[in-house]
Amino acid sequence: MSRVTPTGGADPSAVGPDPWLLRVRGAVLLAACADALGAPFEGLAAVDVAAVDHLLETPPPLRWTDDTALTLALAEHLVRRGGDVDQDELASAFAAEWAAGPDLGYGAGVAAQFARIVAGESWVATSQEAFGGTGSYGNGAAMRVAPVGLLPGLPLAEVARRARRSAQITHAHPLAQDGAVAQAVAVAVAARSRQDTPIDTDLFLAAVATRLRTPQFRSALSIVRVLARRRATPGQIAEAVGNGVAAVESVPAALAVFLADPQRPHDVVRSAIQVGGDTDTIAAMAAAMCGARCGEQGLPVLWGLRLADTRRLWQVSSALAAVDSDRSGGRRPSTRTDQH
Ligand code: F2R
Ligand code: MG
Ligand code: MG
Repeated sequence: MSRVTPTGGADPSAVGPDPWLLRVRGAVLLAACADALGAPFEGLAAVDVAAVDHLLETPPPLRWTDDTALTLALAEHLVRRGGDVDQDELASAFAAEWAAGPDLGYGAGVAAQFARIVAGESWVATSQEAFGGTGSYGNGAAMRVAPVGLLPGLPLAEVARRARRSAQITHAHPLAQDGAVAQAVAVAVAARSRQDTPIDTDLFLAAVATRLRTPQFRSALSIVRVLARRRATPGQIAEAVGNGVAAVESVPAALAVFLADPQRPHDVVRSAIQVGGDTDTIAAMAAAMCGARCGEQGLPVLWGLRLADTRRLWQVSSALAAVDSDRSGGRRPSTRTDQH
């Protein structure tokens, strides 16, 4: 609400930030920090807690990886298209993002797909032909999808539909697509959650599960439900659902970490890295959920200061929060009520 100045005009400095913008910034910035913090541990089966704590608290710059690069590409695409997913245009945007920085730790399969798209091939062929025709079941479509869940006012069914369309470009495997749907819907529900009310784990997971197509992914979510209720440790989470690059392992792992302690961004990122395995990606996905719930105000100050290459992150957050989803099937959200 604006305040009236002594001269009778509205004082723009007294206008509080848009609550949705704070949620979007929280998700985008915390996920980028988590990607960078998790990257040095990626691929380690067991992570040394002291080494994690050292990295969380020391000054070196935080440099993000492919997870954030493709998140930016997707977010900028959504802004350009008013929230819609144009698969041909998005395929070109992903491939151009890869070509501009191919050394950011991309998966070998997806990098080969992007090289073929840059050379003029259709994403329809490159996606379906990956891994001998089974398509990628990696978590690359899930790790980049958070912006779909941050579109203002989009109904959850539409969040799921657009997430799946964004995934199909590189990940033809149904489990990878379910991973993207699960992550996008989880971010959307977290962004609509009341900050002063605990998350109802059952309702949260039901909102996610109902949009999935594979029994295997739904059964992984039923394990997440048990893990979240028990506030499982990172080791227990890795043991129960896995921590690998497959979407059906790493997305449930991120959900379990977030739901075990959804109020504390620092601890969510720390726990996600301790899960081991695909640490940058599990941390980035859990952080996107947590940042969407807690908002920019939850971002640890030191991480915000250390984060490198922030200009695109800030710009796209503002633009994403201002997308007029009404034009593409949404309505302005309320951040004051739960919308499971
Ligand atoms: N690629 C990595 N990390 C590897 C090491 C990086 C190192 N730190 C460095 O700097 O070089 N991380 C990134 O990749 C993951 C996302 O992967 P995405 O985008 O899904 O790629 P891809 O290539 O499609 O799949 C990844 C791997 O999964 C296995 N795989 C997938 N589908 C398969 C199938 N149908 N059959 C057999 N294997 C399949 C393969 O091993 C793929 O290489 C994120 O972790 C991101 O951070
Ligand atoms: Mg990465
Ligand atoms: Mg990774």
